[in-house]
Amino acid sequence: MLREVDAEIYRVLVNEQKKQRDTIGLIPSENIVSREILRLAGTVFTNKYAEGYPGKRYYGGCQFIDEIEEIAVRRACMLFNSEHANVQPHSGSQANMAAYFTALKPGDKILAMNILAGGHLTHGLRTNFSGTFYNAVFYDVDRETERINYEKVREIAVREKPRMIVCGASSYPRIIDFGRFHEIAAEAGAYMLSDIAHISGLIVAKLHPSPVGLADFVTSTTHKTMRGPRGGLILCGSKYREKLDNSIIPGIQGGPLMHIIAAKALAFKEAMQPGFNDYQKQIILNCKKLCAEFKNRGYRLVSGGSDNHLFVIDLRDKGIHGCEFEKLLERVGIITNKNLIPFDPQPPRVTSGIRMGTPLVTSRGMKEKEMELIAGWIDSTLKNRENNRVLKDISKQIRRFAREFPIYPEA
Ligand code: DSN
Repeated sequence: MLREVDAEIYRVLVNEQKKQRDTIGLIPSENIVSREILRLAGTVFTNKYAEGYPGKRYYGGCQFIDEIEEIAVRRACMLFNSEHANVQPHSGSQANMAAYFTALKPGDKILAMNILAGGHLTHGLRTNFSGTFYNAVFYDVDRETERINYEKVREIAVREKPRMIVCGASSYPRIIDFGRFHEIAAEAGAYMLSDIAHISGLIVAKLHPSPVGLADFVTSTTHKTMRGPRGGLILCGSKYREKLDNSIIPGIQGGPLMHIIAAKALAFKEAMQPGFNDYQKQIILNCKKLCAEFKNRGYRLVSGGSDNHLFVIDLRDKGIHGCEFEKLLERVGIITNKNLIPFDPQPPRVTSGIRMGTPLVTSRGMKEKEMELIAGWIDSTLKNRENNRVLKDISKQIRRFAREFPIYPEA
């Protein structure tokens, strides 16, 4: 029993469990895996080394491990309609790194979404490997609409002639036109990489267009809207298979995490069930409801709302920065994250925005009615930020409310 062998870790684990149970999680990149996925991630598969690929390992004793990886690859290909899948990346960052290593040489130019506009660290940020190894140039969102201006992206691509165009984002609340990116990449003679980490669940449910078949490489995480274990995934056509697989191992990784690959395989199966589409639909309905509630209460949302699972509130007229609001909301039991808004005057550790999303609360069974309550509590928290008595009262209500939506009901 963990309690007996390591009381220190046990205490922290129990605290984390309670926190997850008693708070409302609105970070759009977080979710709650099924009990079975949770269990698989803690099975004997963790004991096995399996560098290489099924049938071509550098270790003996891999017959069952091979089966697991083959099942995961087969399911990923079916789910996304892809010719090839590599399920070994430990994370989305490593999926992106392997895709870059497959197609680019150090110093090559990439064109990606500016992190200030919603892009990811691995999309060329100077302090990330992607901005160190490659010569990154960026597109922003349009100042007026705060949406991608595809004509502008085309102009930059034609002028800069990047070797690769990266599309996909960490904080973009609108549909991404992968078809348009495909045309631009073709015109510029560039590879196309689509990072669908945030929206892969929506894509599986056909609630967002898929880049598979358009992009040379599609990378994703397997948690976020996919609701699997924390990990990465790469999809590509057969022509890149060998080079891509070599980019993962020996390129950037050693032994794959087979317990996580087993859990990914189960997540892919769960995503094939009809209930998964209903879940994704509800994520969007909940997000739209939250957006409407905030707009009714006088909040400005980046780009005016959301088409997907997340949105960003512009706090500039509320007299609070993202970093303070994140902490204030945490005090009452609402977990969010500070986020830059496009052309943010504040630095990344401060920010003028706060990002919220609905995958996790939707997994807990919350619907539009609950979104109304949550928006009300968030607004009330902001308005009463100096009033400890009201904040305490809100916090009590939230704890009671959260417990009505248990994370693992049968436990
Ligand atoms: N850190 C993730 C997010 O929160 O969007 C992206 O990797």
